[in-house]
Amino acid sequence: MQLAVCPGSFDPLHNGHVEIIARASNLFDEVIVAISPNMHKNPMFSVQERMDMARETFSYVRGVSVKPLGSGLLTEFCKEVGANALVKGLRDPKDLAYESPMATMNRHLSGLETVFLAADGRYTHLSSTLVKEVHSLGGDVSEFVPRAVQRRLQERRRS
Ligand code: COD
Repeated sequence: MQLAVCPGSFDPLHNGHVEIIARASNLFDEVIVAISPNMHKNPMFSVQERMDMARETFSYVRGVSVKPLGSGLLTEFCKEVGANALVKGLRDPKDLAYESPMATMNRHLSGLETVFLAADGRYTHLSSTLVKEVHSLGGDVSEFVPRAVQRRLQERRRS
């Protein structure tokens, strides 16, 4: 069985993430969406909230599950779950420059390979940061995020 881990902060999950994870699920028997606590940024949603939104979004996709990443090494998490590969999405050369040293480090640490999938042209402009900014300034982000995320964002606006 071939198992991939798709790690990220997913704060919040957007349609660019969803598309990469769906494509990964066509390539691997199982995909674990691993939600990082995101200690370097100031997260809008707790890990539990991000997991709930991801679980709801992928509940209809065969072979996709959602787990918290914890604060340790990603390679240790992958060893624990028995992953064969990491899958990451690339929007542009900046993503490649950022991800490439991490991919090499992870391979040196544990032999784990990273599979890069090119972002679909419809989503190359999407980032969680931009989604949060547009939303916080009163914009409509419904075309950029799955329904579970849209609902949570609306709840936040009302509270
Ligand atoms: N289209 C397609 N893919 C996208 C898009 C888009 N529009 N936006 C983002 N993505 C991809 C990203 O490239 C990434 O692969 C994934 O989706 C998740 O994105 P984010 O923004 O939620 O996640 P990040 O960038 O905050 O990454 C968090 C990680 C946990 C993945 C990262 O910090 C990591 O790999 N940490 C490992 C810690 C570790 O073990 N370090 C030591 C060895 S390197």
